Amino acid sequence: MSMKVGIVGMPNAGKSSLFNALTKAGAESANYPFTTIEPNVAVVPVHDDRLDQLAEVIGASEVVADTIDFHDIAGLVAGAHKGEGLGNKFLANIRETDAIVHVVRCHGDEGVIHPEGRVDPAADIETIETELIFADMEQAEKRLERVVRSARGGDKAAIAEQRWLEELVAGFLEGKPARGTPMPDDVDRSQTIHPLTAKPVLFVANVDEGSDEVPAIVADHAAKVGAGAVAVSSRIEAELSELDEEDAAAMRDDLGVAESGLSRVVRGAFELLHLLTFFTVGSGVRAQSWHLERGLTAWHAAGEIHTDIQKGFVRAEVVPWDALLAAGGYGKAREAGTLRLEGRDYVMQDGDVITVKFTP
Ligand SMILES: Nc1nc2c(ncn2[C@@H]2O[C@H](COP(=O)(O)OP(=O)(O)O)[C@@H](O)[C@H]2O)c(=O)[nH]1
Ligand SMILES: [Mg+2]
Repeated sequence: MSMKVGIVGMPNAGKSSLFNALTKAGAESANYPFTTIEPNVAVVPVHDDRLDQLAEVIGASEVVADTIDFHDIAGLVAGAHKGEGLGNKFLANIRETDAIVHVVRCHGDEGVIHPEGRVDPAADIETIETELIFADMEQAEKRLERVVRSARGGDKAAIAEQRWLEELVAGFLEGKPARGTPMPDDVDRSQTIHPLTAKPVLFVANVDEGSDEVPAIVADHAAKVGAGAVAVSSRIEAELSELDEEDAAAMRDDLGVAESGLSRVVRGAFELLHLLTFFTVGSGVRAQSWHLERGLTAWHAAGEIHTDIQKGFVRAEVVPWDALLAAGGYGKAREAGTLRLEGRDYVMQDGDVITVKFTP
């Protein structure tokens, strides 16, 4: 399953500029695995040097990188939780994502109007976070009313849930996101709420061109709420994405804009979920990277590749990517003993290269 990231922020923060740059990055990747894109979804490859090295050494026919779906979620404004400005629809869009990229205007370009008439990153962050917290608060209180009744009847899961919800609400009142109050194991995940502010966040400081440092005010806030932070100039990235490689490199040189701006956003978003990466690669066939939740097995990995492969799972051949690279091929890796046979319960490790044997 593709990882979904929602881009949020104040009007004019630079969300669409960032989104456009990401869209180009996706469209230009050599082996674009998708044919249809929704207008507000950018499918962006997560570059992984290990995949390129494997593909070359094994002689793969093509390279297909794992992707992230970035959703441009416009319209999150003060009052959204009350349904203002289509607010509820936007909150619903955020609900469907795995993680949030929060774009914060930090550049001082007076040509760009700020909705509140001032450039104040801390206040902007607070406006957006307050909306999300309000939305969570409403849900938590509603849920609490029901849970209290079951808890009175002595239901163990309900008692645990009530305690958790009360702790959440107390935190919300102090402006604390749900991230700091994780759901205890004895709460029934399938029944309860999933707060927006529990989602991992990457702050993207939209800085003046030529700067690539996250302003202290954003960095400090990110650290305080357990979020990541990167700096990028959205407009420059959008402009650069329109140029061919050579012109873009020259313009980056002129402006002193680091190559890694956009890839820092993609990498940063990917790392939010602490996923592991595994690979499939063969001579004359496609080399591909995939992601998986940590702690999951070879059988789950097979399911990522194809449901038929999972259904017919017999066994897996697994080798760490660097061992395969060092051996220079599967035959040598087998001789060296680094290529192992594993069953369906094998717990996948980051960097594993897997070949699933299955009965069709
Ligand atoms: N100077 C400058 N302008 C920017 C930057 N990023 C976005 N803008 C401009 O700000 C305006 C709003 O940007 P947009 O991406 O549409 O913001 P959105 O409302 O968050 O989607 C546009 O005119 C952009 O060209 C930036 O990094 N520097
Ligand atoms: Mg926009």
